Amino acid sequence: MVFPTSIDQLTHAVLNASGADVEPRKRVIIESLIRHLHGLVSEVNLTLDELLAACRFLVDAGKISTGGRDEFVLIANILGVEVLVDMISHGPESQTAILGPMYRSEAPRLPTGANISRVRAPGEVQVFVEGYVTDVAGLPVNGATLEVWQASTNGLYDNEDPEQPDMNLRGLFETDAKGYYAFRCLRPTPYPIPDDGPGGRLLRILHRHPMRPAHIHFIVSAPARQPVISQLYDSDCKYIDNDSIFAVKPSLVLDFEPDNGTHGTDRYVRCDWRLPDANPQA
Ligand code: MBD
Ligand code: FE
Repeated sequence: MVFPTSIDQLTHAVLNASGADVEPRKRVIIESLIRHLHGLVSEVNLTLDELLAACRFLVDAGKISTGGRDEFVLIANILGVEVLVDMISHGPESQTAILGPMYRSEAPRLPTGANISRVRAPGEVQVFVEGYVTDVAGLPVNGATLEVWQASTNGLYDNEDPEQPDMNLRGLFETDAKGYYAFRCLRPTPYPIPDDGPGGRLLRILHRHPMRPAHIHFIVSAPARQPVISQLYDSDCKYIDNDSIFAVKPSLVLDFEPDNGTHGTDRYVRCDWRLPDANPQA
């Protein structure tokens, strides 16, 4: 046994304590975590009180993460970490954006053109969304699945709001042989990320606001293709260049045009999706 007597020796002792057969990717990640955590603690001369406060913060995040709430994803969003992961995984040219904590699988499957809003929302403005899903060569993808979800005009998703019916403002659509999809929804409105928990505490410590620009979430997927996790943004929203979680990408900012009676909605937006081929190694 070696007794570390300096910060450097301590960090190395912790790194060297791992066994020989650690799964390689886990070794890389956890060793980097150890090095960065030790670096951070040394850099700021962290005190025991501060360490315990940080532990309590994480305990509180765990305690509030029930019933579909995921405070850890939210904290990752507030710290820009999920955007960073998206940038690294997909590069700046992709149509992807972050998933966020409000995704629910098993949204109801709806016919083309259906409205995902199951109740009238105060002040609602209806939008017709349509477009084509293609592969990277521009050929239509038949039978692609589009999962969409959005917050209501009160700024709450169904899972945050006991007043909304279950799965309100969520739907699953399929493209036809031309790759075409369409649905109706609410014109999205700006929305505060949940700030009644540790994530909100973090925002207040940093004197930051909780607002996200108006957005609609998408997951577009098809067999043998990489799924595209994304969000659409309304160019007219006042938070478009002031997103509390830094997730806006210019290519995803669209104009919600007046519908002019074509679809019986107030607004119209066209959005096409390109699905990359599946990763050869996947
Ligand atoms: C949201 O609605 C959202 O889309 C993200 C990314 C983070 C918090 C709340
Ligand atoms: Fe959202």
